[in-house]
Amino acid sequence: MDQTAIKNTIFMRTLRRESCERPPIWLLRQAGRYMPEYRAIRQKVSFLELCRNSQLSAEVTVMAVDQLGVDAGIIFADILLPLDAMGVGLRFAAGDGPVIDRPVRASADVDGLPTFEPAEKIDYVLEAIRQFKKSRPECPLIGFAGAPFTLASYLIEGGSSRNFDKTKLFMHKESAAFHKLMAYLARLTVAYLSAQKSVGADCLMLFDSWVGSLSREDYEEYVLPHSQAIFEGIKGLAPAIHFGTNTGGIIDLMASAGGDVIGLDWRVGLADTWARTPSLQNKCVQGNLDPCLLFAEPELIAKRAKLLIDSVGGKPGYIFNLGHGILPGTPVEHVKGLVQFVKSYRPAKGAGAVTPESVGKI
Ligand code: 1CP
Repeated sequence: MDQTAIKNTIFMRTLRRESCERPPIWLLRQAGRYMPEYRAIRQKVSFLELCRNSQLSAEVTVMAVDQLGVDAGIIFADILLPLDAMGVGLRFAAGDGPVIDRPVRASADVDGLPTFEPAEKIDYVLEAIRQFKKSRPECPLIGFAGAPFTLASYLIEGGSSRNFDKTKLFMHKESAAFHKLMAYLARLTVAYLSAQKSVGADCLMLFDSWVGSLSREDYEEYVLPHSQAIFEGIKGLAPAIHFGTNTGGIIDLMASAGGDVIGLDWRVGLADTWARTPSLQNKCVQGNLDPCLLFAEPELIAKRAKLLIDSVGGKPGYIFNLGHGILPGTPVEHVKGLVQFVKSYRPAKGAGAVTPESVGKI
């Protein structure tokens, strides 16, 4: 593996907040159901079979990178795979999303969770990383894991949720058990991310997708210490991205929990949030087009991408992305067009930039 070549890519340079000619781009869920080639593979294997097949997972990761021409790959896997390794009965029911057959609903359920080495139980993801790096050694690769709160929400709810009512009730009523569960998930996540780094991941990403459902008080008390423990645990290994959605109300707290990069969704103004949040000052920012915009006319997509890039004004440390994953049914040509636009557009320095002085005037 040529580490110098990787270090000099626009993605890794931006992670070091070096000034670059343009923002790097990759897209959340860049490999997925919107791609006909992905759907063809899924005709033959189930989603979990695809994840457990290292060769196919590496192929799907390469497919997205090659087709789109993005500046980084993200290993094809899922944040729920460690739950499978816990033996709680993870299934992906057709059309219904994930189901956990034996959810965590009591303190005794937390005590019963097994201790295991992710490097042994989730070895197929590590092998997929090795294979990707073998076939695309020059392409930076993002390894990832789910954050404790988001994983706990699936474990407690037994699947996806709209209001997270069971999770919050457990958190408030069984605080000690909830903290124990979060600490268990944090330890596991440090081991899992470290293992991904050791086999070739260049950047590590923590997905706290649903943490935006919490109040500031609950985030500070029940989540922040555990997410912080993860960033402490992987410190110095690789640059880390900390991502969540609907996080406008807690973004300062999330940034203080850790991560070299904070991922934002479209509900907030990216440049504005970056300029006025003290805990974001020494960090990179990633985001934040609405994935639904990709259904619109290419002219509008380019217009909004230009506005976003101009608003950042060439500030080092900006990574172009969507605010959440590409949706099924998105026209592939629109996604390719967006990548081409971001890679070819060169903003005038400072043009349209949001500065601390201009915040509130736009
Ligand atoms: O083929 C299919 O039907 C499966 C659809 C699918 C895909 C393509 C799922 C099921 N997961 C994935 C891949 C995936 N998941 C990636 C791959 C890499 C890439 O981005 O290209 C990643 C990073 C994830 C992470 C993931 N899984 C998250 C965090 C990111 C996010 O979207 O917020 C979450 C919350 C999941 C859970 C999940 N996986 C799949 C489903 C249907 C769900 C449930 C989502 C929900 O609760 O609404």
